[in-house]
Amino acid sequence: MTKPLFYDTQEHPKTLLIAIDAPYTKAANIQTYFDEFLHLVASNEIPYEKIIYVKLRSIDKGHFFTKGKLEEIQALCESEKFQEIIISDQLTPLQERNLSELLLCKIFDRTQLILEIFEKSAHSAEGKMQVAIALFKHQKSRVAGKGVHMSQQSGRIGNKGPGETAKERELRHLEEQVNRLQRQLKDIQKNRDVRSKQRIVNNVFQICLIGYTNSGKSTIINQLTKADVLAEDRLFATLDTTTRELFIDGKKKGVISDTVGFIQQLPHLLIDAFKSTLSELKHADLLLHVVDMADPDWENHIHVVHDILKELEVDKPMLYVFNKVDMPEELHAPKEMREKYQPNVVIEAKTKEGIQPLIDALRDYHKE
Ligand SMILES: Nc1nc2c(ncn2[C@@H]2O[C@H](COP(=O)(O)OP(=O)(O)OP(=O)(O)O)[C@@H](O)[C@H]2O)c(=O)[nH]1
Ligand SMILES: [Mg+2]
Repeated sequence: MTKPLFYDTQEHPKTLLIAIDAPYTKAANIQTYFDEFLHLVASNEIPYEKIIYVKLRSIDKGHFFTKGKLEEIQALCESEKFQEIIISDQLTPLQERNLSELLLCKIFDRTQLILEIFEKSAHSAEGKMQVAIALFKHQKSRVAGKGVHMSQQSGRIGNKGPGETAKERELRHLEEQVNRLQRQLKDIQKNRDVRSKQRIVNNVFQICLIGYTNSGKSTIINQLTKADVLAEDRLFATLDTTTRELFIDGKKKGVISDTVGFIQQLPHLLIDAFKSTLSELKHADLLLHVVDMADPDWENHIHVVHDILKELEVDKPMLYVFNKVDMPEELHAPKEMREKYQPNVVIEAKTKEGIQPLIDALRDYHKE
């Protein structure tokens, strides 16, 4: 597999985190966006020495940071001898390279942070293949932008043609890896489609749990079935789809699936790679859209999920499941604000009694 992007705890490089408040950041409250960044870092178990918060009014094409900010960061890196910088936002290959050359540090951006968590969380063959495709594509975008030293022609035997440069060779190699994995993934996808179509023929009611990462999807499937999916306070704890039979009052209602969660600024190559797993959503009769009401940014999270569903061309009946009402932060989502999202149920997935409103709603729910 690919090399880990980060080091282990024993010998980790001196790391600086830079949390960005950019003109395009959509979080209702910037602090929640910063908290999410720290949660991504913690989910990856990356130790760091310092975090700085930077507000940007505009983004520089070449270096991401505008001149003044860049000079401040450069001075900080020189005085505190940082070796690695993790930035809360996405960088272009050019920005990443320029920053790394100027600041003499390894630079990691949001995409790499998320890719790294995905790599750690993928357990099934399908999950691993999807992540590997995304990683190769990411690498490809970085190689494609490389400069002259990679473009020098190499006359070594065994190359495709005498004119092929080291850069072209690396790109061709990555392209071949992606194609190979995509072929293998297609076979898995075929099996998944056959199973899904079989359920349609048999008129099985299909429910899919969707929602922002960490909203409580896996906790819900565990409560409703004997799924035993890992549920923890970690972003992207679940990558692999789990489908289980759902019984209500001892009667079979249908099947329910738990799948990967969404996040704002989800790297596009991950959406592409996960289209295979997420294809389950296209066959669903009902989507349970789980929302973490303890998160002050819950409404923005709902919009993020809607946008990604739109991109996946999934338009299905939806029941909003407002979760974690036991948390004091529940005040973030007062009743009149929730009412906009219909139909909905309000639950506390952690306890058997707390999940009852969802069970009642599902008992009464029939295919349209
Ligand atoms: N207080 C409280 N915590 C909850 C509730 N439901 C879930 N949690 C916690 O929220 C965290 C995330 O729950 P998961 O079920 O793993 O969330 P998920 O949506 O599957 O998350 P990913 O798979 O990472 O996308 C866990 O620590 C759960 O114990 C609830 O009703 N109340
Ligand atoms: Mg989960």
